[in-house]
Amino acid sequence: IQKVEALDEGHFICVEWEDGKESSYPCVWLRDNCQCPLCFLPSAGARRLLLEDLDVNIVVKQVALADRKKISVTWPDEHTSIYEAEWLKKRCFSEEARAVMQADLFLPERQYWGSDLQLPKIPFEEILYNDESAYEWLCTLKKVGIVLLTGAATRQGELIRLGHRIGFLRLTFYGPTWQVQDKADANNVAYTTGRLSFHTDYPVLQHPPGVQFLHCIKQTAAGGESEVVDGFHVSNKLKKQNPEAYQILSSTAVDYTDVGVDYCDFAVHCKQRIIDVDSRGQAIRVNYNNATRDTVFDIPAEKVRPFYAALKEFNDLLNSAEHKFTYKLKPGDIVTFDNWRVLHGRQSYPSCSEVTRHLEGAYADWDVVMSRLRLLRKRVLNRD
Ligand code: OGA
Ligand code: NM2
Ligand code: ZN
Ligand code: ZN
Repeated sequence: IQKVEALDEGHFICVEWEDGKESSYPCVWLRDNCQCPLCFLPSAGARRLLLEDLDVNIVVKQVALADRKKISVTWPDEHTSIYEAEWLKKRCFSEEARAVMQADLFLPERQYWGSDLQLPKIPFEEILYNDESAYEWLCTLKKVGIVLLTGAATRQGELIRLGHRIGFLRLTFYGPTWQVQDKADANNVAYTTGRLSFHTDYPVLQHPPGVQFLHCIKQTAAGGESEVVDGFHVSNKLKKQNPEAYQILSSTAVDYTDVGVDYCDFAVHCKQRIIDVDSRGQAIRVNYNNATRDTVFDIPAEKVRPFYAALKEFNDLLNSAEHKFTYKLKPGDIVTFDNWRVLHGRQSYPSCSEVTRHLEGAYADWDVVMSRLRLLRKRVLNRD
């Protein structure tokens, strides 16, 4: 830091950096983020200061530069705050600096794909025992949306180990992990031999699982192939091709239902938009499972057919040869994918009195996965 001064009648503090660039910081934000032990609890990395005790009109009384590496601010009540240059720099309010910080925190980069997908593959043992590999796995999962882990044992329990690697799995009404196989009196269409068209899992939950794991323990000789499609890529295509259909799918609240017994008994109902978008209209979550879409449909009758037409158009795009990628899981494969982005399906297979196909499945939340990714990054890249 070269220079520091108060501006705008003490409402801002302007810092001039070594390279001549400037950043200005609102005083209310500086006071709110005082790092002293009275205002901040370092062991929790959290604010102790109560909003009740914050004057939103606060102005600086005095500001000074200390050894070019920190600034010290005295407030009207004589409270003093010290801010390190590096700490301030990261929190610069310029649009550019904020974009850098947000990208670092949330890794928003996306690599869209279609039938040309080069399915990323990493040995399962490597991600369990090697931090670089685990970091690469989670980065690719975030960026591409799908990674195949290979060479796992062909027995139940491998996903529990994977859960321990990231932190913990997401429990749902289908249990901590669940067995995808043909079942008598199936409580879900997934537990039959039928074809599953493109879907995301569990849109009936208010906060659908962000990440899904499917571990192939046994695979049928005929049929049972897997299909995946990049839901964000297809949403972009739909928006261009038919903005009205996109508008309908991103604004209509669709009823979902799931009633039955598994881990415990359940009667779940929820409303979701098929394509959830952010404030700029960019798709951030697809919530689509045609099997659990409710017969109850809470929209005016005249809007029903336009809705179906829009959904049909989206469904057609998902299924187009240009967009979908087909592969077949082998015993020992674990497919890991972004359940908010990637829609998946499977081809039907012959029913048989014995179990000819068995996948073990589990879910994780993106909060847990991103948390592990950041910690691995810190360790692998040796960053603060
Ligand atoms: C599921 C599912 C895929 C498969 O269980 O939800 O999509 O290949 N299964 O059986
Ligand atoms: N299973 C596989 O939305 C859904 O019902 C997806 C969930 C049964 C846990 C299927
Ligand atoms: Zn303080
Ligand atoms: Zn599924």
